Amino acid sequence: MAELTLNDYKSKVENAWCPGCGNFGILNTLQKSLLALGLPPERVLLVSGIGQAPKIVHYVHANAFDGLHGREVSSAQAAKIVADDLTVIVHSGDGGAYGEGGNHFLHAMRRNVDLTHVVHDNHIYGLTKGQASPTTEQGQKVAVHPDGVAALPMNPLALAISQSCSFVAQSLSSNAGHLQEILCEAIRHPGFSFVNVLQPCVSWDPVHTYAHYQKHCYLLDASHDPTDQLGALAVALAHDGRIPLGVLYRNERPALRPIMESGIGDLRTCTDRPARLAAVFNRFR
Ligand SMILES: Cc1ncc(C[n+]2csc(CCOP(=O)(O)OP(=O)(O)O)c2C)c(N)n1
Repeated sequence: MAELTLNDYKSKVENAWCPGCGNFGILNTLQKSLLALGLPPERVLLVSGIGQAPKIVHYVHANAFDGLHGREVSSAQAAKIVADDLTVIVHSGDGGAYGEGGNHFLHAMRRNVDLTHVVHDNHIYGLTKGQASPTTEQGQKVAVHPDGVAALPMNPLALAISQSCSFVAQSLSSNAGHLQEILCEAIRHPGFSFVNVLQPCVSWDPVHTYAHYQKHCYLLDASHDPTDQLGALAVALAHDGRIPLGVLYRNERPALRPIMESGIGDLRTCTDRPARLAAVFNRFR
């Protein structure tokens, strides 16, 4: 087989993102990460829902499933359970992941199916023109909230660490080197890997700009122990205006499949389901 090149991951679909969008950095780095990991496009499944961020699955040449807004993690878990040989990566916006899909996100962390969930956190509902998302700052003035958002933003990193999520990291769309390191580590990690990628929305969010991240982000260094859950939680909850980048928490617990193969739960109830469902659907044809 010919050696893989970056071109093997490029699709011919026309790109509809705004010039300067943080999604470009994530797209380029995802393609480079897949190449660096030597994962051929046919062995990769990208899953998404609805939004600007989810369009990424159209812009990469690989298998893709584009489902309902906020339900992408559910589709991805099902796909990984029936097709364990695929590398499954989910892409959501912060609205899809933490708003409409918040429930699915919580339970995916519990199940620990071996997949990577990349959340493009632009702190806004981009596709639908700038409504507040679960991570919009309190007081920020956005479409539909001209006097500012009253609710507190959620803290997805602290939430994930508190739920013993298997892998919790944060990176920045404009820091290609760091993002590639984190994506590769997340994809290699056996279990549910959650990566919150901070990204400016140049059209609808004048607060979280490239300059804002330049000023407030810092890299976690060797003094940070990602196996220390309370230490990781303290980093995620520090209200000091600084934004940590790196692997905050790593919890090497068995993924769902090895647990089920060890006799807890019945893997056949998952893997036989397509055949059982097909039988049900056929009755209504
Ligand atoms: C269940 C459901 N709720 C709402 C919508 C409308 N909708 C589609 S995309 C979107 C916002 C997407 O925002 P986000 O997930 O943050 O992604 P972004 O566009 O910012 O990348 C909304 C509200 C929908 N399609 N389905």
